[in-house]
Amino acid sequence: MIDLYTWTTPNGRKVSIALEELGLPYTVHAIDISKDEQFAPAFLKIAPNNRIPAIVDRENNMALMESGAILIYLADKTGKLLPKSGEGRYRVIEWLMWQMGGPGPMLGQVHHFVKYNPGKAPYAEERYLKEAHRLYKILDTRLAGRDFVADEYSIADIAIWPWISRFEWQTMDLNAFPNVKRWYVAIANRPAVQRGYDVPKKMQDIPMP
Ligand SMILES: N[C@@H](CCC(=O)N[C@@H](CS)C(=O)NCC(=O)O)C(=O)O
Repeated sequence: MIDLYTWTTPNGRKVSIALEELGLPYTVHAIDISKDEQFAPAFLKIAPNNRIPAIVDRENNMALMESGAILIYLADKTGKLLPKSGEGRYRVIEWLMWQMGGPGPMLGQVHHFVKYNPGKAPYAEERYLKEAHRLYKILDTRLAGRDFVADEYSIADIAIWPWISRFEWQTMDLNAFPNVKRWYVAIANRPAVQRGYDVPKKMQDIPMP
């Protein structure tokens, strides 16, 4: 049994989607970041960076923060969604790290400046939108002629997809990135993704292009 501490955000949804895909039983603990619950002392013991998501594996009482580390842990625990060794393993980790260092923080800045604070910092809006277009183009090029970012559906797809699901917030037109659009829709149609998207609560239907 896994305890999942999460909220209705892309980083949170990565882990609930992975748990659903892996069929691991889990208990959800909602951490409402709009009410600063991520700063509660009990949560800080589990996630000292005061951010969701985090897990505690009740089998060994291990607490883990950082969505990328959690995805690797869950994949290794079950032997699914990440090859055990060889180039295939590092290809998945390569694109997982791309997500953690690129789309995560950069699209997060687009949400901050473009969606929530438009007009306050035009240069920041320009800078992060330009970076968003660059990252979408990289993803589109990677997905040309392949179904998933690595050889098979993996934790790398699961890490990237929730960030693309905010394409409307990012003012991105998925029709301009046909490979991303095909990949996005295929993953959106997976029942486990639909279940994981609604954790810890349903906010809206999955946006479709
Ligand atoms: N690198 C971290 C980022 C986590 C993160 O930024 N979480 C956001 C929600 S998506 C959060 O908890 N924000 C609360 C805050 O900013 O205080 C991860 O991938 O787990």
